[in-house]
Amino acid sequence: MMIDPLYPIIDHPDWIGRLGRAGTRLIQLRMKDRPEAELRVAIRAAVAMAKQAGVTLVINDHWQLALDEDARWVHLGQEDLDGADLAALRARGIRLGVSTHDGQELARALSVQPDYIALGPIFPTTVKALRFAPQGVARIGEWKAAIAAALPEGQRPPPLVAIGGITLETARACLDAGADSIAIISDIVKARDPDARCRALVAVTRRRAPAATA
Ligand code: TZP
Ligand code: MG
Repeated sequence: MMIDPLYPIIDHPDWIGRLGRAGTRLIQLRMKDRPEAELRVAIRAAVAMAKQAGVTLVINDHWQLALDEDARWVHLGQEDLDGADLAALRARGIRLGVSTHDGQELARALSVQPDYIALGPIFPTTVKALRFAPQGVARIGEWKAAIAAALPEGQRPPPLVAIGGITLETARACLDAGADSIAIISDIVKARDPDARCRALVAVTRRRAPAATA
């Protein structure tokens, strides 16, 4: 399965129409520490807005609300995997992305047969305090190889999402290193002109690396 090469992460559904108009096709709603009633309203609105905007919406963390509100994708961290009813998600055809930071987490993630694997942080990030040092761009290719090596012969590897400190300037390098998509918070939502920044990122990420000539 293919996923869009640009994956903005937002903390309010109001961004969906706006970033959709800027050409985005894949968006994660990541809302932390909010009352359940507020989350439910937001997720319901986000599902409707994404449908209208033709955007694939991924719900971070709140898998039960995602089930209730008929979302199609959920993103879970390692710490979320234990409590989540993955069978219920699968039974409803909900797709699953899982975060990884080291080899142990990669093995755990692969064991649940995710629809993508995220690797981070590629660069220093100000959004989240992490136990893990920046991985660097070279780790992206290593992750691709590790994923392929861990899977049985003939099984298609899940797409790889790179996250953490990625900007317009570093986006292309992450994709060229083997990321299928780049997830971005600050470089879009904290930009002086988020719409223009997003359009520039869409242009940069859609430009494929020149094909190697045989
Ligand atoms: N997980 C690893 S890094 C990160 C998350 C949620 C934050 C990414 O935000 P930014 O602003 O793109 O560095
Ligand atoms: Mg989580």
